[in-house]
Amino acid sequence: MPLNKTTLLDMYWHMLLARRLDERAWQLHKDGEINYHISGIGHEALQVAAAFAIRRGEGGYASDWVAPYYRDLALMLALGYPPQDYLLGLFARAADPSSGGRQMPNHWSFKPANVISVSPVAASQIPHAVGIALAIKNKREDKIVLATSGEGATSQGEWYEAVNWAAVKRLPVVFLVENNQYALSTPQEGQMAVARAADKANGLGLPGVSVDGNDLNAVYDAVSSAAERARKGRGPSLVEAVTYRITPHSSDDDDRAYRGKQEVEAQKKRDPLLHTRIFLETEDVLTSAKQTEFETKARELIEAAVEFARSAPDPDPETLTASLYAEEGADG
Ligand SMILES: Cc1ncc(C[n+]2csc(CCOP(=O)(O)OP(=O)(O)O)c2C)c(N)n1
Ligand SMILES: [Mg+2]
Repeated sequence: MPLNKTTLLDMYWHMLLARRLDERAWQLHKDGEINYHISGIGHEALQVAAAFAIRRGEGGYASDWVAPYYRDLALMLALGYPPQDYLLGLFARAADPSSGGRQMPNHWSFKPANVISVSPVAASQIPHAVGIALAIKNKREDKIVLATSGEGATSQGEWYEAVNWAAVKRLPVVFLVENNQYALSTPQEGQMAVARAADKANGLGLPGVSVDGNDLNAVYDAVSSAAERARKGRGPSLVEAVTYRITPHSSDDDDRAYRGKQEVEAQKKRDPLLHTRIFLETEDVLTSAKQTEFETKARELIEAAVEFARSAPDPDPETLTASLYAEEGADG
């Protein structure tokens, strides 16, 4: 089904919100207001497309399950995650819903949308996703799991074990590989011998496709087909969406140590936000008045959330070990 105008505008809005929020986080880091930022710039089209390709109910919350990773800000926003919650994490405030300011930012979870908690261990979300899919199958539920990772994570042992098991048991999972061509300082060719992460699927017995991750429609179509297949009980699929990590890995990374400025500048021309905007303007879906309206709305929303998080209290040091261990006598 081609996407209608209202849905396309909604998708673009979430892409724009993610980009402006991400840029604001970089600014907060530069200003010394936050300690760390890990950016999803360049991943917006593929993440929003994936969020819209699974089942979403009231408020955009997923009714399927989602096992994301730290680079999924646009995915999270498209699933209804509030910018305020994100900023509380960035500022490490007591009210941060993910960990009360104890975890690194972007290690989110979001119960209303069935989003499980992110672990910093690369690829550890993949066995979790497959376990959830096994439970779905055993309970005969009409649900699927969307599991995301970077391309670097697909070279982890547990990625192979989990994807293999999903294929053997024909479990309802879509593995979305967000190939941004780097795993921290390691370029793709430094950690995998195949041309595409999708090539790994064949050897494990599931279908794998590779699409342009900056093309909203291409990713939407690929994830929709994979989701439908999973829902019909025909098993898992791998969708690789190829993009480029325009920013350093994180605010702690100096990417000049391993790649040239020219390479990054050339890749900026493939910016998914820009491409989607041009596509929507050409299709007469996006007007300049709508663009201005979205920009104003995003700025107001983000600034209100920044103000809220900035003035929110830090965690009380007395609570340092809270939620780390079960209380004595509690049954967990
Ligand atoms: C098991 C494990 N090894 C190493 C790391 C350190 N590390 C954090 S992110 C990262 C790169 C992951 O690259 P990729 O999967 O391509 O995702 P990207 O960050 O590019 O989105 C590494 C090596 C880790 N978190 N977990
Ligand atoms: Mg990567």
